[in-house]
Amino acid sequence: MVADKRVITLEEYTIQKQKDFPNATGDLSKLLRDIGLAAKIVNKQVNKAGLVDILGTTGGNNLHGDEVKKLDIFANEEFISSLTHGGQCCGIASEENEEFIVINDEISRNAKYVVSIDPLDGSSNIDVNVSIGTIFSIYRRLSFSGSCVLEDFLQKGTQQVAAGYIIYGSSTMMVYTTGYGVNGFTLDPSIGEFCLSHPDIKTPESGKMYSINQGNFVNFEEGIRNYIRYCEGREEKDQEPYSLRYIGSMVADFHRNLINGGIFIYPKTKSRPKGKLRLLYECNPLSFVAEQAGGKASNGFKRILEIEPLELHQRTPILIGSKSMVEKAEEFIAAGTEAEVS
Ligand code: AHM
Ligand code: MG
Repeated sequence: MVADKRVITLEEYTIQKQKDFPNATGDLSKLLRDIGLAAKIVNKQVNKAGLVDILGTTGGNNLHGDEVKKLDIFANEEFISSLTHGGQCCGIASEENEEFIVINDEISRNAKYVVSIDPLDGSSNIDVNVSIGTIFSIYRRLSFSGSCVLEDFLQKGTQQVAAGYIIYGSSTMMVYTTGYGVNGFTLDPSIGEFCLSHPDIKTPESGKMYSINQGNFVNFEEGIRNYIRYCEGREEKDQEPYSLRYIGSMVADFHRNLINGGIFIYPKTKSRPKGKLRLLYECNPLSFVAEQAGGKASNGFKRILEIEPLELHQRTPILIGSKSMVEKAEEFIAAGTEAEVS
């Protein structure tokens, strides 16, 4: 008998999974398809990024007289357009927009989902050919129908229906969860489809890599500084130092640690007492993925997914990755805080 080696595309996979839920309407599958579609368009543009000087500098006009948009603006517009026309969500909160967007056409205004999105994360890496990513999160709206309202977006991470990311790296991947494990799909450029390549991703319980902007060492609290000393092998006798890996693109750092084991930390600093990263657009979705893969995510004291969001662009410190590494870092933070208090 010949083994069935046929690839499963993202669309096929979501439809297959939908069949496991007799009451499913297919709306979530369609929403994920819309996100996948926008990702393919953004991917095409990301791959052309190095050609802007030939095709026209960003902010200027290209050979055809068309305006060349900065990639992050382009990505924002693409995702908004895809989600707006897809008809499956009634509102979008984007890291790029001050206010949330209400989708008010006849079909969308009564749709049951809202989406939070960071359309292109890792802004400092966009122009220098280093991996960047899109992060998304889907919630069921709280308002009954009609125009969506702020409260629809200000839900705890535990309420996410689905979340994931797209990494534009050496290959392009979409990784997501609907609360039943994590699956990864690699874009096959020859057929233009995301194909299931990493089924049921489980992150290692521990790892040998830590990711933090160590240049900020003097601006960190004592607990984090002590954890860094521990990672460097200074704190415990005979402990091999960990490897420091920091790309400065959260999706890329997170993805590597998810697959290989490791911890990513963006703590509070003197100039950023609430940390840098956004709860709704970056931390909640990646924390949902981390937990579903067997990892952990906290702000040092509490599960990220249980933080009450009070505003759209809220920030939080984050420790995320392999469970035992996050727990160890939490121990250092607790000890550092105790020492500061006493
Ligand atoms: P951005 O939303 O402006 O792209 O910022 C988020 C990025 C993350 O991807 C990354 O982990 C972090 O900022 C890096 O910040 P820093 O340069 O302060 O280390
Ligand atoms: Mg961002």
